Amino acid sequence: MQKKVDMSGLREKLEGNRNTRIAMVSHSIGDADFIGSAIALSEYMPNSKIVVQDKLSAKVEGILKDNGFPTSFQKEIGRDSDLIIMLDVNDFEGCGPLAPELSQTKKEILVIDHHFPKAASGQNMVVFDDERYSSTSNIIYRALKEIGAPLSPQAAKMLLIGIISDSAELINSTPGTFRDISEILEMTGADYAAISDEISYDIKPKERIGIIDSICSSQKEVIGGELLVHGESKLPAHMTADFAIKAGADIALFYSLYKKEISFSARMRSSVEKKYGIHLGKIMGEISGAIEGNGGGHSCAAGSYGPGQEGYKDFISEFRGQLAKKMIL
Ligand SMILES: [Mn+2]
Repeated sequence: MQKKVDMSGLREKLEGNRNTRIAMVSHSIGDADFIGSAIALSEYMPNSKIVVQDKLSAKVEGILKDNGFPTSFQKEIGRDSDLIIMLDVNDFEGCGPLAPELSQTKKEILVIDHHFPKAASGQNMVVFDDERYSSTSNIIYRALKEIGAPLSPQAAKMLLIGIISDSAELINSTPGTFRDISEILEMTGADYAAISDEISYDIKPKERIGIIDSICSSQKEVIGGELLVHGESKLPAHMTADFAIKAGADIALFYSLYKKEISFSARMRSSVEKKYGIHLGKIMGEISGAIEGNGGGHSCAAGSYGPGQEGYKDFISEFRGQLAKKMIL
């Protein structure tokens, strides 16, 4: 049975489990939002461990090293934990290699996430999932603050990095994003520009050529008054999609081909979301069947991947169709 909780329910849950033995897990290729949340939460919950079964993103490994944190974590949930906390993810499939264990476990699972809530199956689940937060790190920061838990400057900085890196340069943000950033900056004396530099892309000139080439050879079209740019990316699709938005696209959809997989990334200006009520995460999930895969994410930044490489044309045309439904009245 799944039980939904609000912030006060989450707070009670964390307080009641302060000394429980906990395993904290995330989506596959965990990001800065996960690791910031996990580090801050593990300060409050001394019997917790961070479990990373596949790997973290290369960017996060760099951030951990730069900030003096270890980069290797437990590989197994193991018998020695009584509660599993899923951070920054709300479905088992997203957890990659941990998915089978999560869907079968009899242990209690607490979900703390800010993505579009999916109908998580699974038993013994307590779910806090609120899209009004722009990151899981914002949620953890608020919860620890309400509890009155002390937060070390190092952990606060990792939360700050999680908040900033999930905000896509403060575009995916709410008033709470700015409030929490401001509070943590004041608390730690950290410098925003320095942190922003630390987490920004370190893309080499040759890679930037690949991105520019991909954007140049992409399709550009106007749908309902907005510029959609889509095509193949020679680099990981999210990089080209990010750059396409900076270059002037309102919505960008790019795919990269791998040996046995195709991976799509979509990005959108938040003004387009507000104008038409488009949610890219929902769209990417709904049309992922075209590539026999999975999809999801935020309203303005989402992805989809699957083995069905030959379905890429259908995927793009379904994407355009979904946009047209909302944008052309
Ligand atoms: Mn996140």
